[in-house]
Amino acid sequence: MARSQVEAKTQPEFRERLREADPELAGLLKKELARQRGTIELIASENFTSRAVLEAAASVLTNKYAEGYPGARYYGGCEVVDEVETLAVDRCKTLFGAEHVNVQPHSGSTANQAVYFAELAMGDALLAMKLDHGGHLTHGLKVNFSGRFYHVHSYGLDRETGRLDYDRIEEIARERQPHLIVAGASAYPRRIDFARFAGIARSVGARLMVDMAHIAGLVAAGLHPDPVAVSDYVTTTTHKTLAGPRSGVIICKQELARNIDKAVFPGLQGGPLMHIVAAKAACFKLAATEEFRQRQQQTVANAAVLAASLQQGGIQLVSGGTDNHLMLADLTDIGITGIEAENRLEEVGITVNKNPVPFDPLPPTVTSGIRIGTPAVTTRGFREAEMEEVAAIILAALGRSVTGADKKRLRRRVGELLASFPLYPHL
Ligand code: DSN
Repeated sequence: MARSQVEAKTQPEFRERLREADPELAGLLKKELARQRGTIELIASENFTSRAVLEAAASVLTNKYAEGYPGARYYGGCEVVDEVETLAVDRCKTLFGAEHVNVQPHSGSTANQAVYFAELAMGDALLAMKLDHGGHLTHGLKVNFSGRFYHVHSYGLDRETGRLDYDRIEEIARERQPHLIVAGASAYPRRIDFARFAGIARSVGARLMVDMAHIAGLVAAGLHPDPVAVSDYVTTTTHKTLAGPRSGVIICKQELARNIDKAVFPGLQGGPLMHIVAAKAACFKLAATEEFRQRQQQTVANAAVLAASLQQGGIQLVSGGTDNHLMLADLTDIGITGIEAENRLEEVGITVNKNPVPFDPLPPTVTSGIRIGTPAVTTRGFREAEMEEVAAIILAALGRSVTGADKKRLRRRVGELLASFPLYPHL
């Protein structure tokens, strides 16, 4: 059939592009693309995923129901998605040296929830890092399910060093005898000693779960101590340093596989999002390349340069610096709150998030700090020279006497910097 004949026979839904079917929504997507292109993205948990991942995420696999696991589904027609899921699982196993992988969790929170559901009874004791010291909502915050369903004990950072104090964590573990210890953070700029955590867990008969969401890309690249070999469970998102689709994964020891799989489905979820599972498969393939490894190296190098430049400009960093992709600036000494800094930077085209610093006297809606990360700008192509310019713009924007005209000039500098780093030119 000629192309025109095929088109004439095709239902309008299969022909019309989004901009024809829904111009209002298409306009918003275009606006968001322009925002991403036109701002310097320094949110430590964000990244720009690859074109390959975008294509997989927008594929016809979104049409397919596949409750169950490859070879054991509750729907027919799963022969292709079985291959896709097996590919994702095998690639993830190879990437992280994992015994068992479940790629179905819709997010990092769901992945954590599944581990707790598999491992803990209601009211069991959980030991994890406080949210306001760098932990995560699902690490036992009172208003989160984890804080409601389990008996939560927490550890934080040392007031003097701004670092984890493993001896103190060991003491708390001895006192509290948790069932499960959670290591891993959302705002901790230093390497985490997972082997030490594993020793602490073993010494009190607890299991260890590492939430490596922030550092998964660094782990894949061999740039951070490996949690997989020493932990019972490792959870991660796939969209942070790993630069894949917005989603989650659980890695565990083989002996725990059956319980984890049951906890994800039918315990917590129904049909997996097969288009996102496909996008995860693409992400794991890319994360195994030399280019990816070099980008992770550059991410860490960029963070080090940005941290040093901000410190030279008078900004205090929690723990005095960074070993990874992020830093936590304590703005107390420069007399500006986290929310003011976030807004000020947004005005000049830089995106960060306000973030509590350890022992923060201000509420979480205000905070004394901002978290700054380099994964997204590094994916975009920034290197050391650009990071120095970014630091200069941040310092100028946060200065006490910055005027409206200064902000306009800084916004222009941001635009000039971004002009050499095109983002998704095909879109
Ligand atoms: N909210 C994420 C972050 O920004 O680190 C963690 O899930």
